[in-house]
Amino acid sequence: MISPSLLTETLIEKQKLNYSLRDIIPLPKSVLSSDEKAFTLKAGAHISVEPRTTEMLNLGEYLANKLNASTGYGIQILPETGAPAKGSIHLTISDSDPTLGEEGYLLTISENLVSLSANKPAGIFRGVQSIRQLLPPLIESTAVQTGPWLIPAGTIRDIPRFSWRGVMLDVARHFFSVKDVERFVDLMAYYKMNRFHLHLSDDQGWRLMINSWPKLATYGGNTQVGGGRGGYYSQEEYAHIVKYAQRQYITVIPEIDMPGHTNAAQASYAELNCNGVAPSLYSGIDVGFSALCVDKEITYTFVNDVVKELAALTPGPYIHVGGDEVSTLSAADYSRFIERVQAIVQSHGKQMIGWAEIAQAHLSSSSIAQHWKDNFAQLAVQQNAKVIMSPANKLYMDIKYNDSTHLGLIWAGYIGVKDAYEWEPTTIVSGVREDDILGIEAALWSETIQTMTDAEYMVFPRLPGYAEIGWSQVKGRTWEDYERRLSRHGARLKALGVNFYPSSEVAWK
Ligand code: TNX
Repeated sequence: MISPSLLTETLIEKQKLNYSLRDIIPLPKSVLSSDEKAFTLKAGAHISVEPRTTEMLNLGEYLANKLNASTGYGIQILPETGAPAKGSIHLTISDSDPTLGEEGYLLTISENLVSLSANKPAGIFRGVQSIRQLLPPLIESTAVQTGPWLIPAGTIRDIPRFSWRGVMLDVARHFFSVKDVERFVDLMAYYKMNRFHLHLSDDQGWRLMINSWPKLATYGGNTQVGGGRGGYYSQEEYAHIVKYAQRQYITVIPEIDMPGHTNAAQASYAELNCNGVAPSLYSGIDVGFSALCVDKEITYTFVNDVVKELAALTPGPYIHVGGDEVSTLSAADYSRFIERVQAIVQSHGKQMIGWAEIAQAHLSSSSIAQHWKDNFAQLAVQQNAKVIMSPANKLYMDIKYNDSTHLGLIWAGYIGVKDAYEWEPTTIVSGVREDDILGIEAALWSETIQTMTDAEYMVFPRLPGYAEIGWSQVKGRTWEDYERRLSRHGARLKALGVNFYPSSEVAWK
């Protein structure tokens, strides 16, 4: 096995002059290389934006900050409108092509100009990630490097296949700081992911302050798997995370898991238990043993209060209510509970998402089922509800790569880098077709994941493959071609300081 330290700066150097428009991950919809000379980013280059709205200026600043850290050029945004200057980068959403949709972009690179246009600002943001990936890997360095900073000439016209390209982080089994979460968001944005699902509560911890039920966080947030300190986000911190993600055109989906996975809540408030007795805090890794008392009215007061505060803090249209692994309730009680919760979520103006077990209940067509195992997603489709694909044996990043992985679980088998890449969302659950599927979501459960260093090891390099399944067309997607591109991303991940698993399935360049 190659150790990450073998991917030395020398290897990064080697790639400086030897990259192409086809190295981007996820693979763009159409790529046309040109024989023209490459664009060279030089000192004195500018970024111009059009129109000069705050949002477009922020996008220009975002790109300038990325480029300035490693080039040291102090690239600025041109203060006035006008024809883009020679040697500059132009970002525009004026007069653009509506067929580019919400996130598509058109990137044209010539010797004299990099021009990025989109229909919406989100498209500019996604296109900026392509610009980053076309520059030499050391562009990601936080210290000044020597160039040359070349971008190969040609044209990319790119549109995503699926609108839902999610990543889930479990902050309940182990708590992650706001700084860690910011880094997680930055890394997912680099691969054009656009949904960030935060698993905020579970048996081992409640991670968000709810003002009307404060002990959920102050008591229920006090531990984690293994008995460590745990922690929780204040409402200000949660709002900060939402905003931070929003600036990268990523929607936060908060999850409060219920009616199961609720030990932390039940330990915090005795009245949430059928017998009126609060259990102890829990720091093991069993699942399925806890459930709210679905016959008590106070349970619905609790759910309503929590959803109300969460909805007020969350600009995105979704609230995830979990719904998985409930082994202590009858099927009828379970469905009755989900239906009441669905009405509560809707009364606060949001769409309900749940793990696909929720499809056993009557679902509104606006509700969304997240498939992870079994065939419950079929029941969702029969009710005209949409599906998110998260098959555990492909998309669970807490599952070990192979038997030598020191972190992770094995209940869903092993998921190597190739396994993570070589599958197709429309063939997972029979009867669940392309039109039923909003997209895909990769999950990092954190029973065995204690730090961001651990998280990065499990997420990379599987995530770029998931990004490609979510974004790229099926046609033209092969492991051989992907492996070649991924092999060249090792240097990029290294420049980003990512502790990735240097899988021997990939011939790292
Ligand atoms: C299953 S996926 C779970 C989680 C665990 C995970 C570990 C799902 C809806 N439930 O509670 O953390 O497996 O891989």
